[in-house]
Parts: sequence; structure tokens; C-alpha cells
Amino acid sequence: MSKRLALVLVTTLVLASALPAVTAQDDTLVIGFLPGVVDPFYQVMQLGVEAAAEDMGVEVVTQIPPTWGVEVQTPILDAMVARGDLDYIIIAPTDKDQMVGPLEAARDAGIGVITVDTFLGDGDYVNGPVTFPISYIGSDNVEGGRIAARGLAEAIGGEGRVYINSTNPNVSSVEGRVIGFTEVMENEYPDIEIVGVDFNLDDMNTAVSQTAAVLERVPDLAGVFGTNVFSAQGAGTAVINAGLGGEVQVVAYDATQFAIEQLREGVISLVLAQKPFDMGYMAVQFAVADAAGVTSLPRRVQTGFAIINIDNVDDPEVARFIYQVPE
Ligand code: T6T
Repeated sequence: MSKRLALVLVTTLVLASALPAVTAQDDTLVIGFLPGVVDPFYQVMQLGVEAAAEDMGVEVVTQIPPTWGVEVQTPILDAMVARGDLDYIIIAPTDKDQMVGPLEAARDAGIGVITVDTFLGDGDYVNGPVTFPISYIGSDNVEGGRIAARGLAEAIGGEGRVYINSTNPNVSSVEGRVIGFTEVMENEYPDIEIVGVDFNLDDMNTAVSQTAAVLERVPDLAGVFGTNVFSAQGAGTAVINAGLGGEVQVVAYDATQFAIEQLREGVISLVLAQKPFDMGYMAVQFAVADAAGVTSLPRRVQTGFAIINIDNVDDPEVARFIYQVPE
């Protein structure tokens, strides 16, 4: 064999061995991850998404809105769709109706939609008004609201006036929590009155001032339900600022470091930890399975809770669900 022919052969072999790698890279699934806002809950969810992406060899493009709301989330979604390279999008829609149109556009662009934490329509993707998403993976928030109500009722001895601080109407997660909480108080605790619900638009400072105003207006307030990270943090802070820690009981949805510290201080009596890591991890698994042709994925997956109180907070089986976010 001439030197020249040998060189051509070697070069061809080297190129050929490089080819499969190039092809494999082209076939890599690309998944967009668009949570609701920067907060510890979604940061833990991101850890789940990234862990699954690594385990399954897919690429993830993450965009996290700086503030909560349709007007912030929609342009980010549109830009992600416009990239043209996404196969799936994992999203926590910030409104159950207003995000339907933008996500239908994503679906029409060939992107599979998986909703996590919050759902579209009524969350029934089989028989409900919205059926195009592949699945909803998240908490049963109505049940979570019921658990919060029973916890607060017990903490205040089954009687008194209570108040709810929440984020926005029309967000499936917090809306469900308020529904479940109200249902239990009305049906099971005739001696408990809900004095009102305020919406802080997911802003902690607003939650602080709203709760402070209610503490002024209702001097015998017995308890507060903070329906998410910033609501509970704001409600707890207002109670502490008013010097009422331990007198006005707080129940917190979401297991942040703040909630756990205040549980230890006796300001917060119950903390509901959701399972955001599971939501993120499973959503990536679902995308991979869908891409592989799996047709029997459940259209709704409930990820459950860890219910944390002062008696079990140090149990490692419970404490593992406290939201641990990278520094
Ligand atoms: O409570 C979570 C999430 O479930 C909700 O939809 C929005 O608020 C959080 O992200 C906590 O801040």
C-alpha cells in the first residue's frame, strides 16, 4: 500500500469514528425548564431537573423569571420557543388560564409540554378543558390546604379567628391551598372564622405589611396560613415584628430554612414540605419516555408531602425534605 493510500485510509477511519459522536449529539433531547420565579422551592426543583438530565443524557435550557407573573413568564416562554431547538418544555404555569395560549403555541411548534407544580385549566388533562399537556406533576394542593387547616386548628385549640396570606388568584397551586383550607375550616371547625384572604403577588414585603395590617385590625387574631414561601415568610415576619410570636400561630406551606427556624422558635407550628426535587426529576423522565414512544404515562402525578412539626423536625426521614439550596 502506498503511503498516500494509507494516509487516506487512516483519515477516513478517524473521520468515521468521529461521526457517530456527532450524530449522537444531534439526537440529544433538548428540554426547556421554565419555573415560576426565583425561590427555594424552584431551586430544589432545578436540582431534580439537572440530576435527571445528567442521569439520562439530555440537555436542559433553564430560564428562571425574576418575579412571578404571566407578563414576565410569557415573553421568556416565547423566546424559548423561538430558539427552535427545544423538544420539550417543563413549566410551572403562573396562571391556569392565561398561560394556555402561549403554551398551545409551544405545542404547535412541536414542543411537548409537561407542567410541574401548577397546572392549566382544571388539571384534568384527560377530560378537562385543557388536554394537550403530556402530564401534570405536582402536589395535591387542595389536600395540602386541608392539612394546613387541621394543623392550624389544632394549634389554636379549635377556636378563634384566622387569616390567609396568599400570592395570586388563578394560580392552581395556591388557589387549591386556599380552597382546601377554607373547606375544612367551614365544615369541621364551627368555632373558627376566616377573617380574610390577601394576595401579595408573591412579594414578601407586601405579605409583611398585609399581615401587619390584619394584626392591627383584628387584635384577637389566633392564626395565619401562609400559602407559599414568601407568604409564610412575610406572615411569620409580621407576627415576630408585632411581638406576637407563639401567641399568633402560623402554618407555613413550603419547607424553607426560615420556616424551620421559626418552627424551632415556636412562631410556626406546622410546615408542609412539598417534593420539588421529585417533580423536576420525574418531569425529565417523562420527557425522555415520551420521546421514546411511551404512550401510557400518567396524565397526573401527585408527589405528596412531608408534614413537619417540632416533634419530627430532627428525624432524618423528615428533615431530608427541608429545601436545601446551593449557596
Ligand atoms: O409554593 C411554591 C409553589 O408550589 C407555588 O406554586 C408558588 O410558590 C412556591 O414556589 C413557593 O414560593
